[in-house]
Order: sequence, then C-alpha cells, then structure tokens
Amino acid sequence: MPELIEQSKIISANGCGLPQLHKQRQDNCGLYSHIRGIPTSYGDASSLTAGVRSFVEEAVALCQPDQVHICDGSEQENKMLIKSLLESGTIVPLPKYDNCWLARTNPGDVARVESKTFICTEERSETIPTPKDGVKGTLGNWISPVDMEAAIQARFPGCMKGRTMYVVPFSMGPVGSPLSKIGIEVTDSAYVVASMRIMTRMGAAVLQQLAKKEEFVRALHCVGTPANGVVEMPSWPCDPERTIILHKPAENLIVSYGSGYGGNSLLGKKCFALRIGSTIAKREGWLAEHMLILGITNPKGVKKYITAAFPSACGKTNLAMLNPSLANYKVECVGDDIAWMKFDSQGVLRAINPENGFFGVAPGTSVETNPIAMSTVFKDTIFTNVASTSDGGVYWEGMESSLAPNVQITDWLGKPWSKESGKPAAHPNSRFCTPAAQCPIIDSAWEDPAGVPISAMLFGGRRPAGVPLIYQARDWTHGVFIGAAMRSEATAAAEHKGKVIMHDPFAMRPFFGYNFGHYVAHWLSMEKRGQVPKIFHVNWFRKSDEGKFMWPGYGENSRVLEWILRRVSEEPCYENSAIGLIPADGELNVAGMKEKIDMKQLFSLPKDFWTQEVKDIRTYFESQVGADLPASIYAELEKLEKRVADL
Ligand code: OXD
Ligand code: MN
Repeated sequence: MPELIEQSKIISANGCGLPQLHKQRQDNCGLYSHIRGIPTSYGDASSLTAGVRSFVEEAVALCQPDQVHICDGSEQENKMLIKSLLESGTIVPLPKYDNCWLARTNPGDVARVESKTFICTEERSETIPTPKDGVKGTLGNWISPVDMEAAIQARFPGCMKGRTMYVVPFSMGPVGSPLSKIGIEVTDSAYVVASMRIMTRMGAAVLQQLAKKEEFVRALHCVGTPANGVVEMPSWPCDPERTIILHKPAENLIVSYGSGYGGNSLLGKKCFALRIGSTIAKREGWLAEHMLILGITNPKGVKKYITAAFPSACGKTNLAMLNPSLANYKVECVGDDIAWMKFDSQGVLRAINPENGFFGVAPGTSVETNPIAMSTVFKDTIFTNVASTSDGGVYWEGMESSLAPNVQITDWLGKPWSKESGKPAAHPNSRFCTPAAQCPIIDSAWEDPAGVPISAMLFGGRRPAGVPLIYQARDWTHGVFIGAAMRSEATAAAEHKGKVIMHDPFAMRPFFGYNFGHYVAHWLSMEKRGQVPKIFHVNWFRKSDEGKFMWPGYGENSRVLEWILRRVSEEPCYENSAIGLIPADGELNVAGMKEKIDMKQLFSLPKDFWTQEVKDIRTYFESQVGADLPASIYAELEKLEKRVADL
C-alpha cells in the first residue's frame, strides 16, 4: 500500500509530532494513516521498516482490529494507556505510592500454562527427546507446522474486532548492544503494552535501530474471547479454555492466544528471551539461560560476576538483590531472571540481562527477606493479583510487619479478607512489574553493551532432604551433568499442584526451545569456545529431621558466595566428596552467625538418599532423554553411581 505510507510520511513532513498526530485524529481533520484500511489511532506508520510493516499488515488482515496503535514508548503514550486501563477497570490506582497500579486478572488466568505451550518444528525430535515407549514426555510439547497453522486459524481470524491492536517494538538488552535482539509484539492488551514498557526497552528508539539492521522476532498476542462469545470479566478478557502459546524457531515467530498474564503475554520474557532465544543461541554459539546475574565485591575490592539458575519461585530475585550479612561484602544486581551469555574475542564469557525490569513473585518478598526489592517496587510499578489495603497500598503474604494498624485488606479477588479465612490474601503467583533501574543496588554495568564477565555459575533448587548447602563441580562436564540432573519442589508460577520434587534441568524445563539432549550437547561444546566459568550447586532449603530449615538463607547466603569466590581464585579450601567438592572443615565462614549451624548434618550425604537420587536421575535420563543425551553425561552418572555406592 504505497499511497498509505506516503500519506503518513506527509504527516511527518508537515512537522506534526506524535502528540499532534493523535490530536489531529481527535479533531477529525482526516490526516491520519491506515494499515490495510484500518486507521492508526496513535503513532507513525512511516516509522515502520518494510519487514515490520508487512508483519503488522498480516496481523491486521488476520485479527481485524478496529484501530492500530504504534507504540513510541513515550510518557504521554503511557498516560493514555493507564487512562484506558483505569476506564476499563483493568487496574485501580494505589494512591499510597507514586505511579503504582493494581491489576486483577480473571481468576482463570493466573499462571504460565506449560501444558498449552508448544514448539513447532518439522520433526518432533528437533523439539523434544523421544521418551521411552509408554512414557509421557515432560521436556516440552511439540506441534507440527500444519497443526500450528490450524491452531492459529481456529482462534485468530477476527479476534481483535472491536479492539485496538498495539504494535510494540522492543529490544531485549540495551538498544544497539551486539548481544541484544529486537522483537515486535502485536497485542490487543493495553496492560501488556504498559508492562512491556517496564520489562523491555520499548518504543521509537527500537524502530530506529531496526532501520539500521532489519532483524527481529515476530510476536503475535491476543487475549482472546471464549468460543461462546461471553467475556466473563470485561476488565480482563481471556480465553483459558483455548489458550495456546506457540513458538516457531525456524521463523523466529511467537504466537500466543487466550491469556493476558505474565510469560504467556509479555512475550519478550520466557517466549523470546528463553525459548526462541535458546534456539538463536544454539545457532549462533552462545547461551540463553534462566539465570540471575549479580556482581559481588569482596572486602579487598575484587569484584566478580556470578549467574545462578533456580527454578521459578526459589528465591532468584532475593539472591540477585542479596543484602550480605558478611561485613564489607557488596552485592549488586544485573538481572533477576534471564542471562544471555556469549564469549568475547578474548574468550571471556560475558552476560547481559536482556530485560529492563523485574517481574517478581510478590508473596514472600518483605523487608525481612528482600529489603532491596521492597525499596524498588513502590514507584512506577504495576502489581498484579496482590491484595490491597484500605490505605491505598498493597499487601501479600510476608508483608505482615509493614502493615499499618487497623487497615482493611481486600484480597486478590476483590473480596474483604482476614487471616482467619485461612486463604492467601494475594495469589501465590502474584507479581510486581517494576523498572530495574529503580533498584538501589543496580550494578553500574547492568546496561553495558559489552556485558559483564562471568566467573561462576550456580545451579540450585528447593531440596528439603539430602542435598548439601553447596558443592562444586569437578570440571565443566561434571557441571553440565549437575545442571541436567537438577530437581526442585514444584512452583506456583506454573499450573502444577502440591510439593512434589520435579526434575527441572538447568531450571529450563518449561523454557527449552529445542530438544533437551541437543541443548546439553550445546552446553558441553561451550568448553571449546572460551574460558568456561566454574560451576556450583547450592541448596538453601535443606530441612532437619524436625522439619526446620538448617540454613537461615537470605543475607547469610553471602557466606556461601564468599566460598565460591575463594574457589574462583583457586584457593584450596575444599575437600572431595561423592557428589563434588565441598568446603573443607572450617572453610565455610560461619563466624558470628546468630544460629548454630550443624555443619555435619548440612553437608551429610545419606547413602539411602543418594542411592535413590542416582536411581531417579538414571530413570529420568533414560526414560525422558534416551539416546539424545550425550554419552559423557551418562558417563558422569556412572561415576556418581560408583562414588555413592562407596558412601
Ligand atoms: C518467572 C518464572 O516468571 O520463572 O520468572 O516463572
Ligand atoms: Mn523465571
């Protein structure tokens, strides 16, 4: 449609900036652009590069919105979005704080839906390992190209009738960094746009960057409408019955329908930065991981950067913002959820946080557990599914000590709440969505386009029994084995119920973009590309026979980080154990701790437990991954089996 592009160019050439363009539409003077005959209610169609324009045209033709809004990321645009979200009742103000809002979702749309998340490749084996006969695979879901197209055609035609289609240009990573990648999300949710503005670098600068090199991931999102046409909760339209999240790595394409929440709809996060990201990383020889990044400076002023992979809701945000109990240690935060890592020309592994904000689990975050997060979130933040207070604030489980006296609490469902109800006030997967730059300990290099150099990688999970506080991998291959064998108690971030111990290799099980066996082979191959960091496994959650946590965690975890730093500098402060290197007697600094730590128990390796653990790992590998798992990982398992037999 060349004339339409011309028309919008004329508008820009006339010197009308975006505010005027919007005003002109309201004035009805007729000077506005169209995309496929649909008017742009905001933004400049001429700012779209040819590829973006054709993606938007296709999306318009398919979804048939009433109008198109091309996001520029400006303050003025955000005000408009907030206004419309207030009008639709999607958010309510939180007058106790500065520019904070509370969204309540449809109670049927509260978590990532792993069972409805698919990767599309020609061959099933590109996406998932072939499980043993009769075993249900748990390492992702495959969909064929034909079925993906059918799923789209069953849901998307006309799905945005009566709605606005927002075009969201976003950069994962600092705009212009060689480690960053660009996406275009097309969505019918203003809540998603306002959240993407926090979670990513969003707007006009990204389109300018695209004009230099047109390479982007396409992401199409629609909150949907139930098949019977009845939108139960007009403030939060969604279609939980038919929700589906599709990824096609060969085309760098994400298509999401039916959910407005979290990783299902903020498509830069899990869908792009992890699922599609891991496939790009494999092709290009780098790593896209579910890892926090922190910088830690010791009392001598030596600073190192560490990444850590924990399954959802295992305290990643808390560790990323650690307040060290050890004197004269300083922790600074680069990111709390995702790391993109690539070797530089010197062979140093450098990481960026591709995100721009924190989408943290609220319950459990408190002045006691994470004072840094608490001083980050009460400004410019969108809260979702937390409880609210009669003094205009928020509340969730864990905030008891900061609750003003005599306030009434309204729960996440909008009902009056009291503790006696026995139900949580905030949904267990309720979130804060807050700009990373507001974090008082954000690292000075967090936006360094070159990334930060990584010295150590941590794997971990919630393991109430058997797994010691810390152990180090003997070498890279052993470390990759430890990542592959990771297990943890289930999380509220997904739809699983109960406290079962689940395998969650590399904390990536819900986020692999391709066959896990091939992913492990890719990890192994990194050793040939540069200087690989040292790998450790941590467990803050071991319990005594009486059911009490054996380690206080939080700020005290700085003691574990101290030992890790000493190992990074090759200090011989370790001894061998059956599962890896553990702190030698007296080498983990527990001086001055309030509680007495039973180190013997904390580092004990019960033979029964480990015999069962290696059995479970073998069953898992053989039944879920089979021949796709590299032989060197089976060899590591055999070595572990032998050592455990000698316990
Ligand atoms: C998250 C998750 O939201 O891992 O970060 O579920
Ligand atoms: Mn996560």
